[in-house]
Amino acid sequence: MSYQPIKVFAPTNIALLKYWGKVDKELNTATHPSISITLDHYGSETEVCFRSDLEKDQLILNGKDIPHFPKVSKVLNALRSFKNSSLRAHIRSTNNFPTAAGLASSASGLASVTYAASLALELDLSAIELAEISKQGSGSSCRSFLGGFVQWHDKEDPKVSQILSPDQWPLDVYLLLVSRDGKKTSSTQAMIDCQQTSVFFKEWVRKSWELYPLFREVIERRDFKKLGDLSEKHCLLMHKTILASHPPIVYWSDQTLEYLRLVRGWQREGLEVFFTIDAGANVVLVCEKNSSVQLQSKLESLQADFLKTCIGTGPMVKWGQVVC
Ligand code: 2P0
Repeated sequence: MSYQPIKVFAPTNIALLKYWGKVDKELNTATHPSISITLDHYGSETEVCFRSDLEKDQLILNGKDIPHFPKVSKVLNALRSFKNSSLRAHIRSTNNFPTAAGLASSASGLASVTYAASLALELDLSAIELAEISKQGSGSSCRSFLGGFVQWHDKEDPKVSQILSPDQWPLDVYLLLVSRDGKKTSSTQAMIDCQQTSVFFKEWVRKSWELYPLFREVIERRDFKKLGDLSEKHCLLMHKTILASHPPIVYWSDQTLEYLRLVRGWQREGLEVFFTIDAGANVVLVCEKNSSVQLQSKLESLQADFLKTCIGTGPMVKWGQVVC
């Protein structure tokens, strides 16, 4: 038995209420809920083809042959078990934004592999079911299966759900690229180390639970100012918690701090913008559509290296010529 190759696109997502802590390291259940925005056209394009002539799974990421890919293998094995299939997969995946630079490339990567592999195996799984499988490979990837504002809450059913669609609150997003290089420590390892050694970790989890209903409320009310305050607060709390790991984990660079200083100045001038930073040095700015022109011209005058996007609708199948 062999299957048709499939190509899909899955977007990345940027957390505002951030996931950073695991209850179960195998299943990637989270210590607290998280909320993200799905980006419009930045993410991973992935082709998957199951073939009877392969002895092992193969992954080519951004044109490079990857020898070990345990996160991807976990997802492939889970999907194959639905069909009792022993066919191996050939996977070709490309990110259209910097990989492993704290811009959630593992989220779009794992979401795209899970989605493409499920279709290539002719499995009829819902976005919620796919999210649950993908989460085992990379926690944050479960939020990339839906568009708009998305929540991941392991104590709710469904665990992944949309709070608002992109139409209900269209916001623009700027990715300020301080560094296009990959980070030295993976998020997975940093998260585990931080959880085991940071003196602030317990307080981080307690505070995240406390902030969750407030995030829900301000998103439902579309209160930009309050969402900005909460997002910045939660981001800074995460980086403080990470910095207090032993040995310390430092993601920021001088340029990261310089951007934060600039954003504070723009906010004082009345520009409606807020920042968030994931596990890397790059800074993500979110603004209302009516502030976007002004923000973009400020970034252009700084000659900043940035990518502009907006909140998007989620993954899509890209039928077409797929060469395996
Ligand atoms: C997030 N991050 O909510 C947070 C904010 C980074 C900072 O989820 O171990 O690659 O594969 O579950 O999903 C990055 O972690 O970690 C992440 P694993 P993942 O987006």
